[in-house]
Amino acid sequence: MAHSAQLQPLSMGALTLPNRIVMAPLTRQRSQPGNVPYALNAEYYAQRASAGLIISEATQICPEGQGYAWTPGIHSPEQLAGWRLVTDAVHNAGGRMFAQLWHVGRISHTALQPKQQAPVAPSAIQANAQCYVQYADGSHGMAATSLPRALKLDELPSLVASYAQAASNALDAGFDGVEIHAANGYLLDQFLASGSNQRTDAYGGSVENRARLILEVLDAVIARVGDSRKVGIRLSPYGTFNDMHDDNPEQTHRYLVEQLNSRQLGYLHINRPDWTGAGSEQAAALLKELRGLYQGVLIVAGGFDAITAEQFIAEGTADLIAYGRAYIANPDLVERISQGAAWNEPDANTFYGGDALGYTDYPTLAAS
Ligand code: 8OZ
Repeated sequence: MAHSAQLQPLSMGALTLPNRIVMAPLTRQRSQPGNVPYALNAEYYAQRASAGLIISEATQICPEGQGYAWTPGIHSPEQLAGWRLVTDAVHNAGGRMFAQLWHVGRISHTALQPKQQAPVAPSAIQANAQCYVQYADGSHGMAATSLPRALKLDELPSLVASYAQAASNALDAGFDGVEIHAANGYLLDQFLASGSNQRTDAYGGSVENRARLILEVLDAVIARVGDSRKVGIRLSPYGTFNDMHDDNPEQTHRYLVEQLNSRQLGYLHINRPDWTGAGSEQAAALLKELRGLYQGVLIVAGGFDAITAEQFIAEGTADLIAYGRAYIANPDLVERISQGAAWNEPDANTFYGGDALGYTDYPTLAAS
């Protein structure tokens, strides 16, 4: 059996993961109409149920949380019913699945927002970034993100409550847990990083203040879910995607990880900047430092192949590896890794939007 470290089981709260191979959260923009998951999405996830854990594509907690056309939400009854199709299909196929809870903050466009309002953010700083818009006339395409407005202090409690409600919705829809998306330049990361947060209230300035919203969200979600091991969080130290910059990523993440230790989460999930080609020695060194500081289960994602993943787990730099692009093209990635078999190549033309083509039609080893 090849790559045996990745094939060891791991317990996470009440769950036993049969292996260390995680399906990373992957935006695929195939939940339409109504940003509702449907049978094709259930088929796609169920095909990948041999993963130790599936993390859903980023899923908006409220209408304002959307920044790309046709991404699923988890705030309406129709969306919950759609997700129930997905979680039933995954469980029937023997899998386990967390929902990734997402608010894009400033990575959005007025055309995607309720009443065509400005997107919300910690500060009114426009990102030099793109999102994907469908306009009222039905046309669609990439667009520069809109200038956001700064959230008012008295709006933050209801934002935190939206995360807690979405977490409760996720459990109602059959998910095994939730991952708080605090990575990749979306709302919670915008609060955390000094480049996007110029607030002068209790949510800006010092690292304690910039991390405050993330920790309030975690505490509210843990309280609602009732089991901290059913809650994970995703971070992306040194990430530059979506125009992100932090003056001191070491200080920021040391503080945040210490705070996570006292909360006994299911896991911490770190996305390496390598996935965008922005990997650096500093990012790699910080990851190793955070591994030493963090006292729980660590998932690492970002440009792994079977060999580099095996090294990371064998040397203890990660407990689990999340594969993204590899999982787009290889529904049976676990079997391919255990047999040392070749992988299908993903086709970037069908990553976002569309239908079954490039989504549910990648062959398994058995079929090819
Ligand atoms: C790529 C394209 C669209 C969204 C992320 C949710 O970076 C995303 C995303 C990535 O977390």
